[in-house]
Amino acid sequence: MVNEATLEINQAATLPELQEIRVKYLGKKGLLTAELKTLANLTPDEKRIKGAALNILKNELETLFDAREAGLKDAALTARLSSEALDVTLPGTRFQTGGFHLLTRIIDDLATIYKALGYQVVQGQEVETELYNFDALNIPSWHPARDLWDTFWLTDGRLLRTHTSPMQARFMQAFAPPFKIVVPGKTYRFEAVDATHESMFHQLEGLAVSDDITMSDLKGTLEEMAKGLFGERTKIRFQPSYYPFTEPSADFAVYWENPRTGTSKWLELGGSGMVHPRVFEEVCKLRGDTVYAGKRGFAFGLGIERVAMIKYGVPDIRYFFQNDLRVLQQFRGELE
Ligand code: FA5
Repeated sequence: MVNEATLEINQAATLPELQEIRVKYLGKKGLLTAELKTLANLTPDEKRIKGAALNILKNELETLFDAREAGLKDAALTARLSSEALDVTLPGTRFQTGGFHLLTRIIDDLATIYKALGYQVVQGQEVETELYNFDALNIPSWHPARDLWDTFWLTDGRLLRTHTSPMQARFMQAFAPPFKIVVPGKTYRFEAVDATHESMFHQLEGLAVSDDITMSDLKGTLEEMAKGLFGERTKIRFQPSYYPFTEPSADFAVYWENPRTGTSKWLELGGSGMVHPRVFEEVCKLRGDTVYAGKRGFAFGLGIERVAMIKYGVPDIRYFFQNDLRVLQQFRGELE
């Protein structure tokens, strides 16, 4: 039995197999157990001799089983260790890290520049009423900005704001002067989309109101902004313009030297002007007081995409919104 059992034990390739063999010999109905049961029928002398021999056999088998079990466990562990081994010489897995979108970066830059000039950064709402988007801003019903084709109207008569200027009226209705605010945010127009026009884009509105603000404060402020955005050498130019809510009104452009191409030109950024007295009148009506009567202020509004296109040399506004990582990742270095 020993030889047979030894052979079987050594051939067992897995722990369950070994267990089966153990049961075959040492289990309740096992071969050795059956032998031990026969002892009962023997004489005391025979019992002593055979009993001792069977005990030795049992111990031998148990030792063999234990040794084989240890060996199999060891082999299993070695196999597992080698299969789970960590090869520290393999190249690592690079984590994909995010970066800020170019437009977020420009909005942050602008907020930083204006906060340094003592401005508060406030947000408006994207769904507006005609009152704040047009009427309170002295935009008469015949003005082209009210055209059905320029504007996304909701079925309840409200609209997606066509500019950030509604916050002028909203802020003045809620707060008394003096103050200085900038309002970054999304704006919407029903546009024929092309390289410089999107139907959703971002603007930054600025509004400063006190007793004695002048046009030269406006110029100085926008010049400071242009230098903050494009560097100390940047120049800024004003051209007469027309907006119903400012008088006088001026469009402003920056003289931008493109470091990549070495060329330079004037690029329009936005509109500005001194707050129109009629806007103050409308605000007084909304508030039901005269806090804004006789005040002076300037306002401006610029396109954020415009700034990003100029600063980073992006040739088409649509690139900002197509989520093509090949475009966005080009600016990673500048974003981190
Ligand atoms: C306005 O929206 C005025 N609210 C600006 C203003 C504010 C004037 C305060 C005076 C006082 P305008 O429609 O020109 O103005 O737009 C301002 C800027 O937004 C433009 O110069 C341009 O940079 C950007 N912009 C306008 N339409 C689009 C468009 N479809 N896609 C991308 N940018 C646009």
